[in-house]
Amino acid sequence: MAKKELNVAIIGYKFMGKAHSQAWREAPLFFDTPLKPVMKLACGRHEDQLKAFADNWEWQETATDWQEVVARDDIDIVDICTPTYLHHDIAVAAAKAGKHIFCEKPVALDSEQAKAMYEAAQAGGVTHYLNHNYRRCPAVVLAKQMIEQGKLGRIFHWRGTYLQSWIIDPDFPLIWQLRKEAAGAGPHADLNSHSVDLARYLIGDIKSVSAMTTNFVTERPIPDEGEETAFSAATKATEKGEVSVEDAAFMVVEFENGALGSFEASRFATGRKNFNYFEIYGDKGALAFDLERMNELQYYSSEDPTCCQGFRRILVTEPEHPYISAWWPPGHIIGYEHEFVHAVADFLDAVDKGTEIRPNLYDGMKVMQVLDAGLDSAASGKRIAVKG
Ligand code: SOE
Repeated sequence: MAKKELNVAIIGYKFMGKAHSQAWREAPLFFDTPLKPVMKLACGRHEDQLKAFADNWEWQETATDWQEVVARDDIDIVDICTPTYLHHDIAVAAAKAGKHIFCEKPVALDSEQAKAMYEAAQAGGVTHYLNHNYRRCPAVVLAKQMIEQGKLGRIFHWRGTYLQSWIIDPDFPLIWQLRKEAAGAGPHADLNSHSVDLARYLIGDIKSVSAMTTNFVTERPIPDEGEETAFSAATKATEKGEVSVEDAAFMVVEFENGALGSFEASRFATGRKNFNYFEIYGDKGALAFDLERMNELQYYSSEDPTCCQGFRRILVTEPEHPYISAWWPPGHIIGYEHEFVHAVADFLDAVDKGTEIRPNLYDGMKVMQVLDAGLDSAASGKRIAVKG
């Protein structure tokens, strides 16, 4: 029987636009999704770049005004891949128009916006998903399963680092990610949001935060219209503007369950490209995950005989591991983009069944409350209780 089709409109066409396009295409090919997503429309500001993107990924139509797109009767799902400052307005409009929402992270500029988005989505009765993609890495889901099975026992510590190095050159342009009005914050929003989401998923809610932020480069060349791309330093511009977000943000936190945690987010960690790494320590065992070796999970069990104790490397590519049976035989590793495919497959399932998918706009709001407390703490020099 032919599957019911749902029309998707994607808004934004750069790094995440590509990653999501691949996921909309591949999810129904690799997973037995109950619905078939139709890549109906791509929306963006710069028409020539947009057309090239749409042709390449086979989006059927293009449009430059997101408001018109969200108002269209024939659009069922709105996929938000824009800079952060647009998330709130698009998500609220989409929710009011009854469209399901698939939204990039960080959820919004601050927790007030995030709350409004969550409330609008709930009031609209739509399925909403926030793309903290690392929750859909098989090794991370395995970590969650092992914690739930009690393999770590009582958890004492979370240690999370998310380190990159792509803006160390002072001539790297002042792209939107480096402007507060567009991004909300720097690596604190971009990278700590991922780590806090993972920590909430694996450990639980965070109660209080102490944080420090700093800047190493305070002015940068202003790029030309359409030139803004993360990870690429190409600009001919010489006029400079102020960097209005932090370059690094470090936090220590207390979890509701009494565990202590630390978070390091920086774009000035020389040699680190996309070092999303965490360790979790409990009274029965420990886990360590490194995105740059994402098919592996390190596990230490205190219950092993003393003679043989040590971290072991679990290769997470067996059919019994999360998501893997849809892919390749054991040992045939998967990559970054597969997390996005997993997200789309789970999202289509949730839309079909009318069930909740996590992380969603609620989780985005909870993460943003922690991040807001971090910025308050950095500004005041005080430990801040997370509001919520
Ligand atoms: C840029 O810092 C970035 O692309 C983030 O925005 C993503 O969320 C992260 O997964 C990789 O780095």
